[in-house]
Amino acid sequence: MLQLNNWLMKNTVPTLIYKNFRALSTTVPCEPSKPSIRTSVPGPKTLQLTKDLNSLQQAGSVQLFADYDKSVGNYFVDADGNEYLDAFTQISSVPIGYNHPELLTAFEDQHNLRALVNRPALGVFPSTDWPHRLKNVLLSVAPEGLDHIATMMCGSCSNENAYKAVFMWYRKKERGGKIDFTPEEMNSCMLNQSPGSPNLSILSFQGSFHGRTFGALSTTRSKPIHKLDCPAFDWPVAPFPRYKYPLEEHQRENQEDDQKCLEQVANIIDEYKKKSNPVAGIIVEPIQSEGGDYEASPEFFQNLQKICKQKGVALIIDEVQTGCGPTGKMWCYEHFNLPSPPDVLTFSKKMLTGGFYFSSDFKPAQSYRIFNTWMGDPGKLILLERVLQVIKQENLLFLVNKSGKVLKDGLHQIEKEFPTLINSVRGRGTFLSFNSCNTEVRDKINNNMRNNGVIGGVCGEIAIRLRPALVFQPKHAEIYLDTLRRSLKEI
Ligand code: PSZ
Repeated sequence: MLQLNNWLMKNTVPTLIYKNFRALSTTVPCEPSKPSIRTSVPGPKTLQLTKDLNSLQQAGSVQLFADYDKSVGNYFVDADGNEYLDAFTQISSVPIGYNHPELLTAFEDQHNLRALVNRPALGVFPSTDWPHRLKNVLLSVAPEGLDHIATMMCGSCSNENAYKAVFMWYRKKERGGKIDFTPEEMNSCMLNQSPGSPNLSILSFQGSFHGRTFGALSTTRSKPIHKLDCPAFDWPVAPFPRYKYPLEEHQRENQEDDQKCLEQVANIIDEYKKKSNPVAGIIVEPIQSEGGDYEASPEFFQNLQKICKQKGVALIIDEVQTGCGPTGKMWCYEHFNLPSPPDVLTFSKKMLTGGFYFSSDFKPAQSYRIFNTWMGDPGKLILLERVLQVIKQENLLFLVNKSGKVLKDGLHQIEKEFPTLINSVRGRGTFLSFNSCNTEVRDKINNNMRNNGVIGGVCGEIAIRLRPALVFQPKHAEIYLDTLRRSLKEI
């Protein structure tokens, strides 16, 4: 720990340590060997900082203040010096752990540093290497068949702009491929009226989370608190499967659940067409995350895509939380064996930049239609390039599957030991979760875990979810499982 701290403080990397690190595939140097909690949680410094912050803004959501100088790899260090194993990683947004040497050195290169300092309005004055960077970095992991890219700032605005691209695509189809607008369209849009501002909708699913900006918020269906007091579009919502576990014992019921939900999707599309508010696109998470970690079968997604194609509706897959490896594949939808790619795929979080992939059909004919000042940040692409290299060089998707198996097997064992407290273990890779018997017990388990040195996440009403970094190893999985067992015994 000391060695790395000195090294972090100097913020320069002695070549020797750096080389040693590269040779230590999938290990993060100088991580603590286990969590260490020295104060009550939250500790006195954290409580004071929370008070300070709360005098400036609503700080009720803050769980801990971090010491990012000391946090390393899978370990998060708080303001009071407590060291936690982090199985939540900033709501699933830390791809390769804290202070990874590859990232700390990214801006030692003067060209990279200048890209960071001279932040461009990317839609107007991109740097000379921007097309090359997009190709080399983002398109190197593009979903097969989606060879266009828009970069954005966050998950919400990625979805928001994806919806716009879908509406523009839909209207172009309605115009028979014509790209010009009528004077009536141009005048009416300035009054927020049809036909310039047409009645079109995006269908989303019960329990889904797609963000908090206005358009995205109309498709978010996870909790009232996100939506209250904000005007919303008249956009439809369809049921999403709610499987029973273990899956092997409930195949018939779960298949029926798929069927019922899909029938509703098809009916809603017809109904909204009849009421002159046609569905232009459907947005879906490959695993519903904030809403409670609800999964659906590959067959569900294959049939959903079939319905989209039959009805002329675009399929948007929201991989903001599932993307960049945590399910054991780069993109979670790759588990579904879709016969053709989705129409649009959105990302953010572990990808460090927001954005969306799309096919040429979804490229607007005119400029400035999908646009904002920053349109992302080249600095984030410099970091992402290194993240993707580390994922490849250290075979981190393999590690995700390996650690994921240790975790899932262990969770299955623990649900047998504590059947009245937890159930319904599920998920892919290390993107795993389980339910508790009720919200109160769920929150107690999560709290006990934190007091015992493991940061985890909750979602929906009764679920606890795991969202570790891609460098989470089997030894970390064992610590997670031991801590869970201990925390359950304390209930
Ligand atoms: O409470 C919140 O606002 C949270 S907690 C976690 C998220 C949001 N996740 C963000 C998210 C997501 O999980 C999916 C599937 N789609 C879109 C978003 C929105 O991304 P951001 O937060 O970057 O705008």
